[in-house]
Amino acid sequence: MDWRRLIQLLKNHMVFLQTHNFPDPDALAAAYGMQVFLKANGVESTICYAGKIEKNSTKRMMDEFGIKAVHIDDIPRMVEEDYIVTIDAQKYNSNITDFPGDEVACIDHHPTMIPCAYEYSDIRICGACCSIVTDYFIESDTTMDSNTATALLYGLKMDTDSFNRGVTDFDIAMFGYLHKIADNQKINSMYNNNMEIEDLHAYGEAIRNIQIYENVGFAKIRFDCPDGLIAMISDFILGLDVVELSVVYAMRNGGYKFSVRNETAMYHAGSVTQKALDGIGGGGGHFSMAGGVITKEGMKQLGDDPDFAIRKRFLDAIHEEAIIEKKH
Ligand SMILES: [Mn+2]
Repeated sequence: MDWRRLIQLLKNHMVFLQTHNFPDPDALAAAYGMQVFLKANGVESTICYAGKIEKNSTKRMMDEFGIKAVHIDDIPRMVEEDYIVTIDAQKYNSNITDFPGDEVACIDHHPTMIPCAYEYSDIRICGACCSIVTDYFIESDTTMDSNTATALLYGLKMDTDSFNRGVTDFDIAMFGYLHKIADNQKINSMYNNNMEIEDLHAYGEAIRNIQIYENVGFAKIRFDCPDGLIAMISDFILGLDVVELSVVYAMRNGGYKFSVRNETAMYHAGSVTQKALDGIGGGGGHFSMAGGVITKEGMKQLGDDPDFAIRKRFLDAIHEEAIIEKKH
């Protein structure tokens, strides 16, 4: 990370901080933190996104912290000369729309799927994008106010499922910094009020439809629901004592949207998902968490019993992984 270079690059340009298309608390808080950091260093910016803010709790969070994010439709004008910094997302990924501006920089904590030559790139594999943004304040000695610290800590807590998922020593170090400045009571009360009634319907579906094969739990939801919710349900299914890898999928656009979680050292959730969905959609991700889709076209290849075909594809991919693992 070279914060001076980032400031230098962005200075005297129209700057947009773009999150992925269905911004979650980590994306929004990280974008907000970056906006505060840039402003303190003489760079004005606008947070923007395409798609939709899906959860009421995310909308409440934005009100609570005064985060202003503008939908692309409400941006009067964006031209090719404008600069874009992608936050919690990377150019060319399917979850981020290509806006007219120039993606000159990227700040993200996800593995790179399709490389892109940014002028400035800070991609670190850690629990939350909020951790990376926090580091900018520390390194540059920029004072952080309590509201910003609270927002960043909330994003960090949400994206790591309360420090249980994908968390690294770096996240913990950043937590130590934020904790001293943040309003921890506010975080706890926000964190404990995330569940919405509609969420329970999706949980109900998944619980009714759960099938367990060996150590793998499969659950289907027969309606569309937000990515974040599918991920939460996948975490929930992983909590079952007999389940070590969970595959939760919900209907979307005539196909399915997947969230996969792994708690073993034997498999890699990203490569299992990639293999299982190869040729009928696509997928990938981290060691412990992954996502993917089956397209409407891909569904045609699954035959009369798509759920059976999906289970078989995942179990085959897992067995293949386990064999490769043994050979090493
Ligand atoms: Mn994130």
